[in-house]
Amino acid sequence: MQTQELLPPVKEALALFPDKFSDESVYAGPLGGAWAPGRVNLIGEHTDYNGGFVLPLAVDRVASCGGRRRKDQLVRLWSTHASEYAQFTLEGLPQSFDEQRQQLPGWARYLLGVATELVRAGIVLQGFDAVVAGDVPLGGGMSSSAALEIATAQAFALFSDGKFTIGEKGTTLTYLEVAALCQRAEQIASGVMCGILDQAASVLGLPGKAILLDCRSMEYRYLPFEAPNVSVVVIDTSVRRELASSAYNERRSQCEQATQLLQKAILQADPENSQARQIKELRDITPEQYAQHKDQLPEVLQKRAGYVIAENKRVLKVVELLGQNDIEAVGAILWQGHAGLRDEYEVSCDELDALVEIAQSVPGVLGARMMGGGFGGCTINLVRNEALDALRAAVEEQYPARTGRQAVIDICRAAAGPGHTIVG
Ligand code: GAF
Repeated sequence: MQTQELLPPVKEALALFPDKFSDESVYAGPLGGAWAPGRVNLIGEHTDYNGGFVLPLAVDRVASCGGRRRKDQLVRLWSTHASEYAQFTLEGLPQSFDEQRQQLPGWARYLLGVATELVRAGIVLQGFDAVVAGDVPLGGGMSSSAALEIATAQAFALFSDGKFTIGEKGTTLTYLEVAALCQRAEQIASGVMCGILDQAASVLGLPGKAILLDCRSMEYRYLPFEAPNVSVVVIDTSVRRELASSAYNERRSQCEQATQLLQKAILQADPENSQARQIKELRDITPEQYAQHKDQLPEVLQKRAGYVIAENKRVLKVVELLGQNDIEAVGAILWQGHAGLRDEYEVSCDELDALVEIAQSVPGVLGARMMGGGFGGCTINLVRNEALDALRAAVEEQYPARTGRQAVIDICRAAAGPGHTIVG
């Protein structure tokens, strides 16, 4: 691959490398870059850890590591975002994970998490030095951390001198195995018990395609997503809240409690119901069963389960509508998804609600909703191209007045999954 074809964060990381790491004597290989995309999620929020469906697209924003293989077991990093170095050793992993994690800044913990999980999977790793760069908004609900994790796994493969490969069948790890491994890396690095949505979207990305993923079976299929007159607009609230991690884990455990209580209620009403014995996750509970037995749940669990069960249906409805090319009707479902996240799942916030309400007031915005874990981050908006300027003007005028903040508006396209290259 030619350098001029490389994505800007890959070029940036490669170009900065000689400035940040200058001791030639430690290297055992040429300069190379690895990268992986962030994602948007059209619909299917908080369904992944309930065994449900999601419908993401990988986007044209990536995290990237540009560097060289070392002769030893050190991993030394420079982050362009944090403007700082960090380093860890592969020696002693996975046992040394906890102790090393404590010493690292937040961004470097993801790389250590990936190294730890690769070692746990029996892969022999080689150290490297790398510049870490990226243009996925950090912590903004577009999976900047998953992109970094997948890029890290790619970097370890790139710097392994062919001993460890990632790809389709016949490689050391398949893309989906890497996604699952990076999901565990995210969990141990951040303490957030995330689902598989973000990592799977990053590895499975294809230009012009949305990915329908069954998060239980891990079966997936691609849907064309190329409405030429409609843009996917991501608007960042500029809000990041610490609370997001603990609230995420709390939602996850509420879903587990709701599942158990609903299963118990269904079996009490019908002890012979063999389907009910198989219930493991909210995915297994039908909307009819929910409607019949929800009164057995405390109110908060009713809301959580009601949202997830409805959201799973919304994903399948959007798939049907995309098949009919009815993008207008897809937009209407996005508004419904936001209402559920705000009122039932209770993971929105004033700033996200403000952005969705502003979008709703602009003719030509087909739908919008908060995206990702919640409590800040971005909204996703489906917008007719002729309405883009009006949306921008409305957000620029109303959002600061309502929230005291500036929003960042960006247009994304469905793009390819991870990659790597040697440049010399
Ligand atoms: C975060 C998590 F990492 C995903 O697994 C998913 O649950 C998402 O929130 C909500 O849909 O991005």
